[in-house]
Amino acid sequence: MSKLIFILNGPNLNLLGKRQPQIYGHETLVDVEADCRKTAATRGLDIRFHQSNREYEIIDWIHEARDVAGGIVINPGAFTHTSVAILDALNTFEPPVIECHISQVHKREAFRHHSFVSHRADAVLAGFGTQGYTLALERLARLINGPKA
Ligand code: CA2
Repeated sequence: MSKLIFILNGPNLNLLGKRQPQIYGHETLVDVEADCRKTAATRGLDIRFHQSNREYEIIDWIHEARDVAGGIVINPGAFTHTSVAILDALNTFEPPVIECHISQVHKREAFRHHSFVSHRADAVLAGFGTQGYTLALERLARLINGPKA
């Protein structure tokens, strides 16, 4: 299986660390990418790290991942709760998909409790803060490299 992992981030996550630190913490998305690169390097994975405020760009990256990636970590942001199109795209991708939310969405407003993406995700992380991204990568490394790697 490919050791390339796509890490995809949805709308407003470019503001991470700059607004609402009480919910999303102080780390910026640049910090998260750096953490992911460190974890990936220790686990022999490569990553492509993207963020967009446009639904179609996220869909296009999922399509790109179909040809080259061994897994996807996705924080779809608010598209989590609205996007059948992102779910449909993920359903065309065979390797493992991990859905990652910085906040514990089930403790928040009722409209955040449903996720279209969870209909496809093989695992879901919520409430681990930005650490969720590296935990997701550790899990994908285990799935790709095996338990002893
Ligand atoms: O907890 C998460 O990671 C979310 O996916 C974040 C989304 C929210 O709509 C989901 O319900 C849960 C919002 C991303 C907005 O990110 C910001 C970060 C810092 C400041 C403002 C927005």
